[in-house]
Amino acid sequence: PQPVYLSDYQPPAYHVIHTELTFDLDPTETRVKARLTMQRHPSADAAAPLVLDGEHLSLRALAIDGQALSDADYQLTDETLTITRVPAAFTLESDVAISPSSNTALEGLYQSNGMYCTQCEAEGFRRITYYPDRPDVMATFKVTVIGDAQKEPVLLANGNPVEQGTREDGRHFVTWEDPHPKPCYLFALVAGDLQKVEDHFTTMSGRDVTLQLWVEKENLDKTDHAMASLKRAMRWDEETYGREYDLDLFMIVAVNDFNMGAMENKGLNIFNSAAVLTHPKTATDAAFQNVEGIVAHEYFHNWSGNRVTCRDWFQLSLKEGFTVFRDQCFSADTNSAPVKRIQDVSFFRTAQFAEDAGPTAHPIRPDHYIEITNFYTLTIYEKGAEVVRMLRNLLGWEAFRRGSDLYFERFDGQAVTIEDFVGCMAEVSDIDLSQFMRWYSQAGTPEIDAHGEYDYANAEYHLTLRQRTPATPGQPDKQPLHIPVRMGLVGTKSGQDLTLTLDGNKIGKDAVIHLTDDEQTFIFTEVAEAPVPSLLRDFSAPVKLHFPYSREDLAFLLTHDSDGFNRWDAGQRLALLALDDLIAAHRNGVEKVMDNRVIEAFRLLLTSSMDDKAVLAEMLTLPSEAYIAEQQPIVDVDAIHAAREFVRQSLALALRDEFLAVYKANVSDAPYAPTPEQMAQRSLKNVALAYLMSIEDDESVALCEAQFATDHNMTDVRHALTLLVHSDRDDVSAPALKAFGEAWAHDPLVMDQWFTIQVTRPQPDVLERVEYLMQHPAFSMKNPNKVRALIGAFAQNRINFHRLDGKGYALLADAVIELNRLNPEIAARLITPLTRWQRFDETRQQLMRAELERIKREPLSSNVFEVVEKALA
Ligand code: B3K
Ligand code: ZN
Repeated sequence: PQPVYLSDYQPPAYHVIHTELTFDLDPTETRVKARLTMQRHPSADAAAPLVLDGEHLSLRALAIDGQALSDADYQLTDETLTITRVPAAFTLESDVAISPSSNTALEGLYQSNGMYCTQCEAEGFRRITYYPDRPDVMATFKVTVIGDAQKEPVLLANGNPVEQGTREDGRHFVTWEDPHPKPCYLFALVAGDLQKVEDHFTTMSGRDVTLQLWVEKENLDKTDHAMASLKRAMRWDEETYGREYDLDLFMIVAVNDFNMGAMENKGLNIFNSAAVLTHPKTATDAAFQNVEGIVAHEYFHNWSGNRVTCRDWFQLSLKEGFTVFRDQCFSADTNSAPVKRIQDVSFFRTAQFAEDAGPTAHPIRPDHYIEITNFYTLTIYEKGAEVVRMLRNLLGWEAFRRGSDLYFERFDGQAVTIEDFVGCMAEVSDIDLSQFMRWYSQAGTPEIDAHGEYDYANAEYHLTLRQRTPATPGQPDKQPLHIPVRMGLVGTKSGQDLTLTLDGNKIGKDAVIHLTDDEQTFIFTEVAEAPVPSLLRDFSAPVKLHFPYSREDLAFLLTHDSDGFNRWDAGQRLALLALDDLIAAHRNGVEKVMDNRVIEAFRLLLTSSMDDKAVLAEMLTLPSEAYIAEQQPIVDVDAIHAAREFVRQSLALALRDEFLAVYKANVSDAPYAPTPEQMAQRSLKNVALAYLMSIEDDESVALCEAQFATDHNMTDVRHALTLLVHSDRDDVSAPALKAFGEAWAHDPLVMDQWFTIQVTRPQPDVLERVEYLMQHPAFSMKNPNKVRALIGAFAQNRINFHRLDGKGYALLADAVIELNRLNPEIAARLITPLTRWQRFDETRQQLMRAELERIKREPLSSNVFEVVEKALA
């Protein structure tokens, strides 16, 4: 497979103005008739051939302006249809047959649980009909869906239904019209035996919008939260961005087999059922929050993505980075803002930093790719969002909002580039963003080495910041970036933020300094007392910041920093220092000794009257094994696990009474509601329970059993069950696990959790369990959720996946090889843990590489090929 390059971009020679499609549905032979109103672009060569994309289609007829074409008039390859000569304006008609039931890639038109659905982004539409399958071709659509009245009573597509009826053969049809020109990746069709929940939303200009959530009958009781989230998101986008919905109907459909979380098809969002269905008994608080965020994300795409879309797929972050930023802000406004930031950054620093440091590192705007599906990454999404966040901070909210208004107004109905977006921001603010643009083209995580010195005699604080971005594949040399560093100086006497005076100007107590050179020294004057610097507040830039903090400094910031995020981060840094020592002790076979400063810091937290329980829960949570691993030059999985367990147990033993008190104070029998207050209470209570359970004494086990048996809500049940299953008390956990599995055998989303709980336990029998569970009737390689819940989750189980006999790697590679045939997109994603081989010891490196080599010897999809090739380069 050959890469595509951004620098080769050419505007399309032919546009589609209007698209008419007729689907006659059948599992193995769906007929798709297309009637495309096309025009040559005025600047295109009159002799330019018409090249359409098309894959896995069997062509039955082709005509231009009503004249059937013969074999000699066109050429077919596996991927294209070329017509050598076409007029300047014409109608192209085609008739193709496709087989939805054999489509296991879940791209294009496929069947899930008997219903028909589509996934077209990025390049799935070419599996439906011959078409210029690129986002800069935007057309209005009219779509007729014909189906069996019994099997597919519901026939949906984008826009508004304009006609329906029954044909002579008894089959029924519905015709849909979408008046908004759109690229074909936003096309959607759904047909099946679905039920709907309906609600209404009155827009800011007073229009009534009908909201429909379509699900299978047994899931009708799992729609409340998604519907409520949708309405909140619609209101938020009006109030925050002035964006109103633009059709009379907005539909969400839940499907069981879906590669990603959801898809923003115009007026007809299709969701992975895991990203939309919730019920207190089946979904955890985390799932509730996830649903809220994804519903909002897809809805926000209606403007940031659909009305204004991407010129080409290299610009993917234009819509994804901006939309993730929007959904993050929405969730922050709806729930606890500091907790949202802590959780997002915690995930980002673990997973995106790892991606940026590995062989698949790429810029937010890549300059080439083999398979675009491989680029729906944490870099494009989350780092893209961080860069938009930096823009918001550089401009301030008001100017940023004006820039956003300008962007939506100027480019409405167009397919544009990242320059167009950043250009609007520069235009409204008069800020020069040319150096800032490097964030989009340079891969890798910038590192800042900071160094500070207090000059008593002159009452000055000298802060030196040095930046470097490590080399990444294809980018050996990096340029300095424009890095906004939000900071404060916290006086060690007063415990307060000191007023910052820089170059004679008072810039406030919490200010942003701009690092633009390789190295800069900032001299703060009138610094009356020795300070501890609080740097990169609220994670003001996606960088690694190194500062030689002492443990005393960190304990001080933990209690005194005015920035909630940095208070949390100080705790994480303090824990990491202690963990470092313990990892070393474990390696050297020396007895482990717990750092008392960590215990005292935790004691203070546990007995403080912190009002935000959710933040407290985060502060009491140790860095994950994956995050600890990120900080190590060579990852020692066993030492990391042992050290972290040691810290957990030491804290639990030292603070048992405090944890018990916190646990008991937060048990509640109030009816479940996904409110921030309740979720905060549950998270704090469950963090305490986890510490208590790390001792595995009878009292803790009894608490877990009781919480499990109370069966109050899934958050508590799953947590208790997880703690039991991850303990050595198989006598208690085995019956609980069995009971849970039997009680929920009918619910695929709960069975996913049942799989995950078992394969994430630390005991060494996990690999055999995975193998056994792969034969379980509830498991299927064809369902991405199952693959993620069982095999994906196992690969996150660090000590078991990285077993020294290599069996964990082999199991993953076997799954990749099987999935490569069934679903290349999922297969390529599943390889990720193996691509990180450079981070491990020699033995594991060799084992991981051997599995990558074994995969490489298979006949590979372009998806898997691209990842394996990079990983072994
Ligand atoms: N835009 C979709 C991406 C689906 C692409 C999968 N190949 C999901 C989202 O970001 O909203
Ligand atoms: Zn998105």
